[in-house]
Amino acid sequence: MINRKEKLNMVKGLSGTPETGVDMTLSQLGQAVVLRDCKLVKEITENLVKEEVNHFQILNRGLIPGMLEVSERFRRGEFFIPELLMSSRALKFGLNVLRPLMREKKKDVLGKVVVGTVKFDLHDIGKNLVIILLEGDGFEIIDLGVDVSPEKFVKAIEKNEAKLLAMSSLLTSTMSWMKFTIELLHATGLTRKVKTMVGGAPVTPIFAKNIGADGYCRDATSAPSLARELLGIEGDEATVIPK
Ligand code: B1M
Repeated sequence: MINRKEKLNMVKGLSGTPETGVDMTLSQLGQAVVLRDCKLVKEITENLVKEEVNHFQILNRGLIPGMLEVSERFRRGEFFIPELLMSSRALKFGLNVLRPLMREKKKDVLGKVVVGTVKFDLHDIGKNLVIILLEGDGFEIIDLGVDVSPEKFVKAIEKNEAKLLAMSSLLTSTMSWMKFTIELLHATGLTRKVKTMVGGAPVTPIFAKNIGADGYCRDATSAPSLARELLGIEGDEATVIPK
């Protein structure tokens, strides 16, 4: 039987090009997500943490590219729903290693952010990545989960006195719920107190502008800098996300 160390050596990086050191390990981490190997993802993430590799790098150059590769293979018809769900489970093993460490590191709360996937939409993999990156940057997150109605968003903003609302949508048929939520924010006078940012694969900058969102976010990686910008918070070294 192949032991874990041998398997690790067999895993080729995502880029396919020769890499060494940390670059290679980060690439192997992405590949382990593609392979849906929960234990391997956990092991590589823990090793990278031990080697004091920046947590944002582990996410942005290891775990997230792995999950995006899985989506791409699904799009090409090489992977099916079960593979996707198993990869997203493997991704969680890595996120579970990082999340407490990132929370611990950034204790200064930059502001409360209400986050959720809009009504009738159950996709949460991208949203969860946005959450971990915002949390890691020092924001306090109120995660409403998926299938969140405009009324539920509004209630959570009022209850928590949140400064920012971040909405995710993965379906063209649910994108309009972002618009309905922003309309409800206007109707309740909350737009004076809360900024809005939207993201998700079908969302575009033009759509975001048309529905009156304050910000559009193309990928999870850029969520912290956009959130800071919207709230007028100066960046510091920790927010400079290594690419
Ligand atoms: Co669904 N699905 N799905 N699905 N699914 C898509 C989105 C689809 C494009 C697949 C396809 O047909 N090619 C398609 C939508 C087509 C469309 O609307 N134009 C689709 C469909 C049709 C459906 C169903 C209707 C299928 C059916 O039942 N007939 C159904 C709908 C259920 C519902 O929501 N009501 C459905 C169901 C599911 C599963 C439950 C099986 C599963 C979701 C599991 C889960 O999330 N827990 C699923 C999955 C996994 C996908 C795909 C394959 C992958 C999505 C994903 O997680 N990608 C997707 C096809 C694809 O994208 N290739 C597909 C990985 C993730 C890291 O990327 O979510 O894009 P993503 O997030 C990115 C950015 O978009 C961004 O950051 C992330 C990383 O950088 N981002 C934000 C996301 N939210 C953000 C918010 C921000 C900022 C950035 O700030 C607020």
